[in-house]
Amino acid sequence: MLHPAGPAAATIAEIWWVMLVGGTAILALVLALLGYAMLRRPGPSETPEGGTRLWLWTLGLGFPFVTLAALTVYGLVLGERLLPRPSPDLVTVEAEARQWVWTFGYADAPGLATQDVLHIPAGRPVDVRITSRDVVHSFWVPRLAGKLDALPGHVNVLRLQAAAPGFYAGQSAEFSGAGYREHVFTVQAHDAASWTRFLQEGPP
Ligand SMILES: [Cu+2]
Repeated sequence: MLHPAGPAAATIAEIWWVMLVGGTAILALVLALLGYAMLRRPGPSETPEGGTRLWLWTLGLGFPFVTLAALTVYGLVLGERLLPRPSPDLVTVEAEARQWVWTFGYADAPGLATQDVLHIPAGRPVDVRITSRDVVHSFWVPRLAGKLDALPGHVNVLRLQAAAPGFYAGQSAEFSGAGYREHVFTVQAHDAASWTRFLQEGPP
């Protein structure tokens, strides 16, 4: 997940790092304030009301409001990038889960199906139409995109893209019965010539 190999996964990794750095900075600030509060001695003329404006209104309410609002806007803007928008070079594939197999179909080659290896072209956006034949599974290729549930009787669409040809590990990312640990698959991203050959001749 932190070693992204495509634009969707890179967006998710970026959000993860921003959250980690921001969360760590805020934790450090809170711990520093806590330490300061425990170490300092109040002056004789100080009243509890004296710090209301700074501690309650500014740091207690203003700071979390501004921080959470900024994170919400940031998350929404980046989340937009992950949506399956129309694209001229879009490729559509089908992914159907069942205990413990993934079956993949290809809109560009009707009748062609593969098991546990999803073939895609590198450098092109791919919409994966995810569904399940039995229980709820979850489709996840950490280096290429986020995860999305595979639901019986329903199709969820996940946009992913591999920047370069290669093999990418995938797995069913939630408990779906004893044996789900073995519910793994591979994504093979092809260059253009190899992708055309795959569509015509099937897997090598
Ligand atoms: Cu599963």
